[in-house]
Amino acid sequence: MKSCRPVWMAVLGAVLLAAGASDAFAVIANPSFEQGKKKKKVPDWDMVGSGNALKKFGPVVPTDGKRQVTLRTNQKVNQRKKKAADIETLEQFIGATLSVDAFDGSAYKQTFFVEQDSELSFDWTFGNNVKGQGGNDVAFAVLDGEVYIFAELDDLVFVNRHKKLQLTETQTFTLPEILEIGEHTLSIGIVNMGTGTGRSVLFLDNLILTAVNGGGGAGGAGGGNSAVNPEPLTAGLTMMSLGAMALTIRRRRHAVQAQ
Ligand SMILES: [Ca+2]
Ligand SMILES: [Ca+2]
Repeated sequence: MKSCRPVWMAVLGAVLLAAGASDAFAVIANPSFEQGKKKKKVPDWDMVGSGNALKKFGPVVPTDGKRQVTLRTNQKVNQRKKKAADIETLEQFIGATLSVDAFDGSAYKQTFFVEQDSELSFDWTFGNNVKGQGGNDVAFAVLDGEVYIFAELDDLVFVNRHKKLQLTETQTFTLPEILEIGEHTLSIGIVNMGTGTGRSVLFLDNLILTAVNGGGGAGGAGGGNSAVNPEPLTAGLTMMSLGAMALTIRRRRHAVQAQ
């Protein structure tokens, strides 16, 4: 049961959202990668290594809208063209140690403000060109320094093939941790394992924040970012939580009226 949420955080989040604030203090920006263009930087996301936005790749089609993004490992160790980041650079970027014997990789990262306790999910597809010889390449998410590995090549079932890549079905990963009200940093990436050979590609789309433990919206500013299913208020909510919610609503109204 939750209690004693920091009231100032709820108020700050509501005020910033109502004011149209973006960057570090917003819900996830460009959550479905619809703003990206092929071979250009994907707006609102930082990246190290190799990756880009694209429409479809053979059987891998966006699960939301018209675009998705990729992240790639190198084809060979120290490959120069479309180079992935070395592991030191990658770990510094994601703010965590992966604890795997990796050579190189790529990742996207964004810092955002969650207005209400929420679940986070996204859709992924894994591609690889040399199963069994190129190492047990791994795909991961990092939330606030905590690493979650959601795909290991050796465990994957490949059902499609396109342009020399074998491809999994598109699947949804939901972080096992609830994102509480406040600022969070999320990275999603892929690393090259084993001998550092063999190319792996991760396709991503459709990040969704879903509010839990009460009504209201977790997203709202990002289009496709707020699949909210409010649950009824329960007796478990403390008076402080109710007070914070009332204050949040009042502040939001004032902010809207002031525009
Ligand atoms: Ca999309
Ligand atoms: Ca590999």
